[in-house]
Amino acid sequence: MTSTKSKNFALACIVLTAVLSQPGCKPTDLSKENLIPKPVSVTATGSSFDLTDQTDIYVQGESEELLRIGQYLADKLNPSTELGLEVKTTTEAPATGNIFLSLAANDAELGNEGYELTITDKSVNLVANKPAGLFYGVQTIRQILPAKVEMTTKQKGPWKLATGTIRDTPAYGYRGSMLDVARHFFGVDDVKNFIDQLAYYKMNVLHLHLSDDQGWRIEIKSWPNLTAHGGKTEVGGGEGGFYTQEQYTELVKYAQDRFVTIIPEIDMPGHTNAALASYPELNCDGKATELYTGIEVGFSTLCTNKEVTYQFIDDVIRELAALTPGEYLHIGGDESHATKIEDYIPFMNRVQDMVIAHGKKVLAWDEIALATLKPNTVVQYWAKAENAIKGVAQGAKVLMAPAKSAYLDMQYDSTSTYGLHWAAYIEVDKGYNWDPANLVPEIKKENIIGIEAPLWSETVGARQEAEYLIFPRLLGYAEIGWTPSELRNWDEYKVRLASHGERMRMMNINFYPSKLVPWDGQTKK
Ligand code: TNX
Repeated sequence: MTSTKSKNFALACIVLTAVLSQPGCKPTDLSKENLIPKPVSVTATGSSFDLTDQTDIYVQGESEELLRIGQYLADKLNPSTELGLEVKTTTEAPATGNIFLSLAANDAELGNEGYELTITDKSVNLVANKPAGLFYGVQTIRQILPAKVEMTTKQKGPWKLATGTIRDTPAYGYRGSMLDVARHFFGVDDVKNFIDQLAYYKMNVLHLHLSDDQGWRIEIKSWPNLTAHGGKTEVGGGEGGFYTQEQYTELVKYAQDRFVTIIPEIDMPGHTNAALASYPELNCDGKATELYTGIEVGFSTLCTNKEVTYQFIDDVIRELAALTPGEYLHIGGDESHATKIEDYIPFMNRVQDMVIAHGKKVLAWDEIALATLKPNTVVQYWAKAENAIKGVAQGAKVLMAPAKSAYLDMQYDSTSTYGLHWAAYIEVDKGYNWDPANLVPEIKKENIIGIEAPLWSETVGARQEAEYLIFPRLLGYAEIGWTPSELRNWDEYKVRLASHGERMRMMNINFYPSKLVPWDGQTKK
């Protein structure tokens, strides 16, 4: 399309939008696209590329992984566009009118997850150093297309992409969320759905909180009663549930295919009532506890001076490590109020060694910094800055998940239907307006591996309830993890976020329609 034609098209859109309020017109200014997370650099060239029934997706070479990424894009675009995009391999750039994915970047600035997307009126060219970069470029392509592309039924075109170049790479390597499947159990399909949502916003870690007082959610073959008994119920006395190792492996694979690493957490020595109820020998008095369905914390502890406790933990860690391709196992360590500090410290020291012996690195809540941190142990800052600072002083890296800013289970305000508020009320602006590298003076960017937004599930048991707390705040956390802080600004962000209201609706996401965001008419309630 010539630039005059494209200007005419743009003009026609403005007129049509004004007169008929016609949706479907897309701006041809790439720099005005409402991308979340905001890319590092966008250069617009003022024209547009048309996706048509002649368009196909070409990937370079015969790589299985590239074919999979190409197919992922085709599977996202075909149901709504019905353009029948096919995935093909090629050794050189394809003919005009196609999308081309290749690993030809050889561009140090882009790192392992960055990409460069060049859209002209003739082609869409996505290059990266690594497959992960192509996957994130694919998410950008989805977001440049009209929101209705996310529907799973046929929608009316045109399907235009504004032209220009995006160069983009994340600020932090760890961009995660956590799902507490222990307080309320969430099934395989809910977790897969969440993984898809994380991927859309370029997040790459899902931390699963697999055990707590109320439930044990992962099958451990050498200790079968953990799930047979300890998985039976949940907060409020509902049915509970657990993942078999086969189901868990399926989740890990599903996540891996979307460049999301699952980090499993077994919380200890506190938050262990489900295990203590399942095996009497884990208790100091040798008596099993009752299953628990309330929401108190800090009352349970493994018996730290019994050898069987360490046999138990070694079995659990061994089985879990074998199911985990990622480098970290999370061992909890939080709120062990029923464990004496003189028992807690040697316990955490010994369990770290066990994790290392099974070939993994340790991640744990910030209290672990009271113990002696082993090489590569990462401290997850949630409550006490002084703990995280102790971690840094021991040479550890920090994962930023401050409850006051990043807890997805905190209510938005006092009228919120779900959530708690012990740490703070976190409105959408407050969730967005902070910088991990500037929160605690002693914790600098180089000490931080990234950010995580945890969803504790005491008050939410169904997908829609969880989504109400997760969205739209998750988008802000995704942007904090990806976009350099100097490019972030609430007043500009809230406009981009508003346009994602329509996208979230199209994706059937139940989000909180915060009054602070200038949503379009349909979203305002
Ligand atoms: C504190 S955060 C906890 C969790 C609760 C959460 C509720 C953390 C490491 N421990 O056990 O679910 O508060 O917001």
